[in-house]
Amino acid sequence: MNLLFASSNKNKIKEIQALLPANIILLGLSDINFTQDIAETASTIEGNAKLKAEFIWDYLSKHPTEIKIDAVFADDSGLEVEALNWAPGVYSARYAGEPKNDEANNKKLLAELKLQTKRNAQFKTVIAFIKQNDHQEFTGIIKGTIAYEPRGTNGFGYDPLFIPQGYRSTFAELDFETKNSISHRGIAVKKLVEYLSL
Ligand code: ITT
Repeated sequence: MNLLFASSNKNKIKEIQALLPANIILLGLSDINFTQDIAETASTIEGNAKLKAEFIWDYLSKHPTEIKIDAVFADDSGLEVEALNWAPGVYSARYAGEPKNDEANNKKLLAELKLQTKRNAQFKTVIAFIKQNDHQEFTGIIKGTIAYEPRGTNGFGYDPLFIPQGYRSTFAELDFETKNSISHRGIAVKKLVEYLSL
């Protein structure tokens, strides 16, 4: 099966690729020469995942590709921090403003939590999948806490600040396989794979 992932985030592509069985060929937007930025205008993580998947599905119906695409999916993710009323959530990518910047986002998060001892948080991924008339949603959530300073160099985004429950290391201190085996995205992708193998 040729599955198109509606994302240009190379880190996400690498994480998802590692969890797919060999019979699923993962294609990215660059494989279909799609270079536009899809505006994430929905007010929820679910809404943005659906919006990205639907945009690309519609695009494919108008721009047939050389490679036959069987299905598409998109991932929208966010970090939800309880002491911040579950912000930044759907606004995680641009928390510190435009253009989106991981380091600036992490700095802003630490500043917002400066005198805060209640640091529990969760990462959430919603995958929206479309194959013809079949529309599905798969959610992955991992709970944890926000560190007092960035630690580690692996991963991307908020990984240097997120300590998953049951660990002392941040996601950025864990190796690729360990993060992928427990993460919000890993959970959502495993649900997608299970659905596809039914
Ligand atoms: P898309 O092209 O797929 O939209 P994106 O980088 O814009 O890629 P999102 O909107 O889903 O991705 O991400 C929201 C923010 O959350 C963004 O700042 C990411 O860096 C961050 N993020 C997403 N997944 C993460 C993860 O596994 N670890 C750390 N940060 C993550």
